[in-house]
Amino acid sequence: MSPKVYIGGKLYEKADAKISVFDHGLLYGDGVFEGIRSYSGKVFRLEAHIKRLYESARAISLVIPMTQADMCQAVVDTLNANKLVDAYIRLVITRGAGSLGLDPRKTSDPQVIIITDSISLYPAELYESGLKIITAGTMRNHPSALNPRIKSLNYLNSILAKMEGTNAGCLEALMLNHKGEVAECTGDNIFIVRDREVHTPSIDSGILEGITRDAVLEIAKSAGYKVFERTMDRHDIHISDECFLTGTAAEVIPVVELDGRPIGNGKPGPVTLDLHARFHRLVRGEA
Ligand code: PXG
Repeated sequence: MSPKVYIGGKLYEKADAKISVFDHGLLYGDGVFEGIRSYSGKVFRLEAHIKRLYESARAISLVIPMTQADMCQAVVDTLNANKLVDAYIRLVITRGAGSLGLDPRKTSDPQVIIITDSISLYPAELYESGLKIITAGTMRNHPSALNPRIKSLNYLNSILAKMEGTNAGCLEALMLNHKGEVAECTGDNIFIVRDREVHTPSIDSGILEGITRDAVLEIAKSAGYKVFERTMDRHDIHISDECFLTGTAAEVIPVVELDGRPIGNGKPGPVTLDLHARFHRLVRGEA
């Protein structure tokens, strides 16, 4: 069965799922998106993702032409039409087609696009051995330029850092903010563990408010770990016992090396493995 893509209330065959080359999403990256996941047919934290989508849109004065409840339903309907149970869902809202020129007033009809697919994950062995990451020279977007809390269609900042990582043989790269503090990775939030306490950069470090990050903070608290959202620098990572990343695709993945230096004993740590297991139980439970 060929995949069906939702565009503006209708389902199209993949080959026919097209939008205008004059869409400002393409011309300027003017739009917002979400990456969501379903487990056994149940979408993980759908309402939270849709809320973040609408907040991203609000932050760029983009009015999404449907309610959050209808958007949730559209996601579920698209999944069902594609008979997908364990899936990756990409929700894209563009400013719509307009004239050549930045002015968003010269566009009409924001486009609502829902693509569903099977999910591509980090190689399974990395959950056993852990990721090696480097620090990218590309700094995270300055919040006063383009706030990282906005999940915008302009992802070049992360892409440039990702290229630095892959060129160095790493699947993820650490990004620092304009103050040189730890922000996040290109598509994942970062955590460290020290003396069995769990630490992660606070939102005002200039990061995306990850849905997985939120879930892991909740899990860690209810499991009895002390949890801190705070300013962090690379020193904190170097002296940590454990490090891990969180994201919709990654879930909870251990990091064992930063810039060629081992973290802790260079192996995935017990708290990371515990939180990973608890996260798995949560997604299955919520499913
Ligand atoms: N930081 C950044 C910059 C991200 O893009 C996260 C953190 C983690 O957030 P969530 O809400 O997923 O826990 C992200 C998420 C993709 C893709 O297709 C990217 C993300 C999520 C899903 C898919 O590259 N990034």
